Amino acid sequence: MAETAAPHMLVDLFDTQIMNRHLDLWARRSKGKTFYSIGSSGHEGTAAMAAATRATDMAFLHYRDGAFLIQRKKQAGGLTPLYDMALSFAASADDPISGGRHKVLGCAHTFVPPQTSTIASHLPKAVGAAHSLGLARRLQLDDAVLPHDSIILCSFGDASANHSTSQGAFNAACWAAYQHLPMPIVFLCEDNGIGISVRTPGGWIAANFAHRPALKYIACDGADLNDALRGCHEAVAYARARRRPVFLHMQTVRLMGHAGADVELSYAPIAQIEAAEAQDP
Ligand SMILES: Cc1ncc(C[n+]2csc(CCOP(=O)(O)OP(=O)(O)O)c2C)c(N)n1
Ligand SMILES: [Mg+2]
Repeated sequence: MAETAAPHMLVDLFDTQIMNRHLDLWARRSKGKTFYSIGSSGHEGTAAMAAATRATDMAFLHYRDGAFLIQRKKQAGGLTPLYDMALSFAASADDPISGGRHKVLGCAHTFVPPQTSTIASHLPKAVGAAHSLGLARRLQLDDAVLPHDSIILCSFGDASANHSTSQGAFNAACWAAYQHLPMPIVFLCEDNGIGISVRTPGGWIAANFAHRPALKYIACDGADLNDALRGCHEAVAYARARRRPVFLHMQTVRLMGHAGADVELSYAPIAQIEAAEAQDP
């Protein structure tokens, strides 16, 4: 049983989760104002990862990490996460992170490089960033942009983990850590059991990642804020202190389909959709 976080922290995170949900609902309902509306509903447990990391822990995000970004920007203060994301959903030229290219998650002030939905493309970049932290420390670069005890966060979905680009990144991280090179990275796998319309086989992610060389494996439940906080804090503390890679396997659900244009009923039985809704975080 997970320890209970401070009430004010839980209320703050719940507030973020609700903000994320309303943003998704707004994006789906404002026909003609927003475009490609891939949502973050069901993945709101990622708010816990924002609480467990610092704004200087560079974050390469999965496209369902709206709640993470809202929470990180809230913590930084003086930023306008909902307004900025609304600009992005509407492909506005005023969107501060992409200038209206696409629905992009990112924030220059809090070290979130702009990320679109090209799955797995960010994993090698994240591993490179984690490697650079070790190099900066070794070269004693006093003017390094990121503090020497930073970690890198890299999140992605269960299906994305199978992509050859992801597999290359995991292998590079393990290869480095196996020979004791610093590799302070948390791989956050948001496992909702599906990739568009294709089910991930039950137990596949744990079977694939629980026993990789030099990769610490931790599991947590994204529908339970206390357990999500426990898992995120454990993963971040390990990567920060040991300078070694961690695979954090977070259970999530995908709500409201893959994206705005997706009709889930065309490939999923109603019982499966209802079962996901019953696990709404
Ligand atoms: C390089 C690339 N190949 C294929 C796609 C099409 N695509 C978009 S999402 C997706 C599946 C992702 O599933 P998962 O990683 O489980 O994330 P989820 O949507 O379930 O959160 C695919 C194949 C893409 N966006 N980018
Ligand atoms: Mg998935």
